[in-house]
Amino acid sequence: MKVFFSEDHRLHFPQAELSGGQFVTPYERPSRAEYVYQRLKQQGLRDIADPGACDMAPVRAMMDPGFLAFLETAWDQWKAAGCAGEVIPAAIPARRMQMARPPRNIDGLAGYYCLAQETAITGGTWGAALSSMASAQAAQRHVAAGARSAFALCRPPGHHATADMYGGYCFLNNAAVVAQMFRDQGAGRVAVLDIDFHHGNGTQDIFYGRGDVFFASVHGAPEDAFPYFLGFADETGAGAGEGTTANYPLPPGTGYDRWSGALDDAIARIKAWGAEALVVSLGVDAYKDDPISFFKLDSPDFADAGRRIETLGLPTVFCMEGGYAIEAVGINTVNVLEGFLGA
Ligand code: FKS
Ligand code: ZN
Repeated sequence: MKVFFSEDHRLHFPQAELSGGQFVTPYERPSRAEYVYQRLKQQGLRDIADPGACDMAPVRAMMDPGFLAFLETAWDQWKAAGCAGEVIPAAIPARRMQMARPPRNIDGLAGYYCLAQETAITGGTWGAALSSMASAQAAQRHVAAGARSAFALCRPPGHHATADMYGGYCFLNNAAVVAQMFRDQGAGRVAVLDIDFHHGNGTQDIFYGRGDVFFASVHGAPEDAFPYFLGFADETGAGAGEGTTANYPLPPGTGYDRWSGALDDAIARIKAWGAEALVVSLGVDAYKDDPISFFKLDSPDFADAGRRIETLGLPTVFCMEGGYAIEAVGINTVNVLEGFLGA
């Protein structure tokens, strides 16, 4: 399986994550990607290429122009306003506030485009987000050209980002752009399968009203887990998209038996629906020792999950999302890929 990876992920390394009322070193840190990279090489997955530049056309076609302009200029505006730290807005529009009027003030503007305040923007964030997107796009092109599968070692991750909001460590939704690229190139029906511990609210939101992209997610129940406000089982799509969203919220302590039952159901739904291409949002934070999650998967379970995903028989792009048990992130991620490959 060919791998796409850009060293430019290192451009994004905030000092600060807001956690428990304190600023801590972010869980989503560069070493995560380094461990995956080392494990890939160690396991003989050595066909690793730099993706080159991000193709902005599919990004601009999907995302809000004001949001993209904000991400690109947020750091400079923040500094120009005299703010000493990293970009973390104080206020986010809440119930009954205006949603149609982006403020001029950069603190207000950042709040307008922010969905969760743990995530800081730095001077390198935009470049890193573009490099992450570039890896996803290169993996998609590789599969579109005939390969059965490819792995985009994306960092920063993407599945919480909507067309107009960042947060949950995400800025640009890599998996959503990959799904749309498959559609643009002629696939009639594309599925996104999200196995990250956290619900992929951004991907769901982007495709919620559409009948041509199926979104399935197995995740910590929103009553108990980030992103808290989306990912309930009764969210099934709207309008033309009615029936093309499938959520499997699961409670604290969930082990592989129950988790894999949900995965099997998601796979069966995708198969019955008739997807022609598959995008996997590959997070490994369902791991038992993950520091911010509450499922109980063990490392061999990730290989078994990869085997099950392979049974769909679809052209497949894997996009890296979360996973924070630093050393184990490499093992668990590569286990999914090896399981898929039947290794
Ligand atoms: C720590 C609370 C952390 C935010 C969790 C974000 C999860 C991000 C992710 C992604 F794949 F996007 F990286 N709350 N005190 O794992 O879903
Ligand atoms: Zn996650």
